Amino acid sequence: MIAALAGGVGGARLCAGLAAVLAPHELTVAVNTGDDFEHLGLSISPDLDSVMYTLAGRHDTARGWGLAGESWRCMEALKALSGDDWFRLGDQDLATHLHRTQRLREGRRLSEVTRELCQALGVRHTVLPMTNGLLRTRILSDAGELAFQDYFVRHRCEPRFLGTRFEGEAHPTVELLAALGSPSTQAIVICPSNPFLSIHPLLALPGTRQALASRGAVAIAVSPVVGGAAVKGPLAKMMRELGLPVSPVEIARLYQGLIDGLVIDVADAAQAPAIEALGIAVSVQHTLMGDLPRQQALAEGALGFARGLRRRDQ
Ligand code: FO1
Repeated sequence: MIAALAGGVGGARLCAGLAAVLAPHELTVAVNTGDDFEHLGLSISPDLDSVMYTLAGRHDTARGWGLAGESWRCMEALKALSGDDWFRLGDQDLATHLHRTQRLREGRRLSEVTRELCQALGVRHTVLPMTNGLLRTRILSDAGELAFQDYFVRHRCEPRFLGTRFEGEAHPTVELLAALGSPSTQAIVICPSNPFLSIHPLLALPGTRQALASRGAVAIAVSPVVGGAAVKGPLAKMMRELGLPVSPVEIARLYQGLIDGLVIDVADAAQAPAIEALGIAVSVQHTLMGDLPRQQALAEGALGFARGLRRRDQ
């Protein structure tokens, strides 16, 4: 079994590649829920939906969130009523949030509701929320401390990023801990997601970092930084604002102690020795994943790399 840790667009894309090359029982994807929030009375889980919609082949790849072929009649009507359209929910996407909200209010766990949504969307691989509890990512910025979606959408990531704070007491789902610790797990793959916004919330859950550090399986990450820029989203800006070089070496440092290997892009091949000097093996591949064949090729390359690695201390 392969356990993937994901959040956001880059994570979802690699998951689509992994799903294309692995049978449903061979892949479990644990997804960040630090971006989740309640909006207009609805429970929104953006990263879970990005992964589910991508695996279902229904994600809007151009916009980067929500469903393809979406219409916006509800939002237009709401805007006319209240002017409140800073966070846009498409008409079909609304059905997902309505269903999730209703089931959570009935007392179901987010992991159960996610399973139901996956079934309805025809997604057969396992997609899990990182927790069934509440862990909210708060952004520390020069505009003060902001709720995640206020920073990301309302302020378009413009405030200077100073760090994160994780609010709430939540525990990882039992399925996540099982996936990290199970003897049947052959490899753990940290997807090319934003480390600060998508992966650190997962690692902030009690026991997750320890489970990853003491794992039996090989763990690799795929760098979300390529050629001095982030493939998508605000990662490069955030790294600069923290005074960090925008390079895969820095990604390796962020995951040092947690991974055995890092996949970097051909554009960054010259940085392999600096990463290897940190005790992390390197595989150089084409990591840009514009379409499914490239997602699949990277998934195959990453899995081949992981299978060829032994844990350093073994
Ligand atoms: N991102 C935006 O930039 N603007 C939006 O109006 C917006 C709405 C939205 C609705 C549902 C959903 O699942 C995601 C949505 N996103 C929107 C994306 C989301 O804010 C971020 O991409 C993630 O939280 C970061 O991974």
